[in-house]
Amino acid sequence: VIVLSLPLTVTTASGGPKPIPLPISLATVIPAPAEAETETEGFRLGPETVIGAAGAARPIAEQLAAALRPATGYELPVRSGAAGIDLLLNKGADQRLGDEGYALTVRPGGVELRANRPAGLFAGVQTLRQLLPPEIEADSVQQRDWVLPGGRIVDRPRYAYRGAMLDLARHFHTPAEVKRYIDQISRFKINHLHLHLADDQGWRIQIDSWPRLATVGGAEGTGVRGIGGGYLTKADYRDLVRYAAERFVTIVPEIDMPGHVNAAQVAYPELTCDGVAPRPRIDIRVGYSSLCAGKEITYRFAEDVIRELAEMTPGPYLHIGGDEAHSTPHADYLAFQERVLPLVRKHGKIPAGWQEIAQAPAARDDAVVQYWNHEGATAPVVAAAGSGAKVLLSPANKAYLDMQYDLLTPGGLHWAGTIEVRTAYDWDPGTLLSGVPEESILGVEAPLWSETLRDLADLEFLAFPRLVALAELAWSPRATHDWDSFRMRLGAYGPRWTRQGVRFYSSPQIRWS
Ligand code: TNX
Repeated sequence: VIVLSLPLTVTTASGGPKPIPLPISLATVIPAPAEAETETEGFRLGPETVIGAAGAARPIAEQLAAALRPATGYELPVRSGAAGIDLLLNKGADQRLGDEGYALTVRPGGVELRANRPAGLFAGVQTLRQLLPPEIEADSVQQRDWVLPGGRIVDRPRYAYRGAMLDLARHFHTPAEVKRYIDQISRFKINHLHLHLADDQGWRIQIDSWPRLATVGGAEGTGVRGIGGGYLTKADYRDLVRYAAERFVTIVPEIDMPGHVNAAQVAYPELTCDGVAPRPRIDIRVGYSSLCAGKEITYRFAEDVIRELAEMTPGPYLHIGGDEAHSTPHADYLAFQERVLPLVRKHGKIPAGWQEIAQAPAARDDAVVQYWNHEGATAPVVAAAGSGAKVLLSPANKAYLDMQYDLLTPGGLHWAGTIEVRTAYDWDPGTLLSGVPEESILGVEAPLWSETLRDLADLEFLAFPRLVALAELAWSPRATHDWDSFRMRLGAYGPRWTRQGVRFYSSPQIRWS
């Protein structure tokens, strides 16, 4: 039985209706769990509570304890053996849960979180954190009761790939900012972060065999409108990969080719067809730069970059862009992809690219084709899916976090329309592309292009709350899809962001508590 209370309203002195906060229960979690049964009696956390975990469950139990200690002020020691809150890895796999699912039971006598794999325990911990009142997000001791509502959840994701993308090229974001974004997205069970590391304006990753890419392409002033600059050293990148992995997020690096390469050509003019250095660009036009498909140095460059990126990327995917190559002749585009897609496989990675790569026969088989165009042009995507490619859904008019909420909200663009929270939520990844069967859908990714961003506040305003709508589409079974339920649960999450200092957009579509 899923018990979801309807929103109650009272009339305030000022006459306007004021929502009474939705009582926290196992049915108020976002993304919505696959199955939730609520019970009246919950578990009270106290100064004597112990967290039990052994082996691979231990680091996740430590993360849980670290999350709960500041606001509760409790010691919450982690021990092996039965305790008050137990994190358990199943000996024999529980078929229902897969690799990322979990089962959570909350009773007055204790809490049990079970999963087949550590990723499932991590997902369960994110659920558990939402079951405590918003004050749990405080960084100092709060005097109050800490009760986890009773009941049982059995949960697992709809899609294996639940992604966010951050564009570090148009505006560089520091490793600390990227880490904060990882903290936020992993709360909603997003498990991939795609980093767009190079574009016309800037190049944001150290490549030893072509050092000027980062030193010239990442110099101060290489952001849009000349604002900012910077790049990740290899040490920074490896540290981000490790930080993300601790939160069960896989980094997917992207170097965009054969278009979007002006910054690389400024650093190495031999990468143009005529060998003449182009001028640095800090405007936001697209489609004017191209690598030269007829020159051998193009493929040496591509392979060096792919090899060095693959070496420091433990995740399975390497994204080679491929979008908007408007100044690459079509035959050259195909010739380029026929050589470069196999290079990704040669270095042990599954190639991913924007939907344009679907035109290349080499994108069939195992490639990941990222759909972004809301205006059709899907035939090559359907064909690629029919011959083994997987499709990642980022329809620009639903999933682009850089579209404005409406024409009056600050930041963002609107070439694909405006996207209020409901627009981001109201679609079904399973049926968006007719002709692409559900089994070919790898998942959903929410890209955040950074043309209009300057700092973390700008980024958070565009990402939240819409990112949560997309996370729910990617995680929750279709049967749970319900706007009224979603908007109530989202409204109840607002105070958590406020506590964390996340500068989210307080959409008028949501009743924020
Ligand atoms: C299109 S859609 C782009 C990016 C821009 C973005 C801005 C796609 C694959 N490429 O180059 O940053 O629009 O919304």
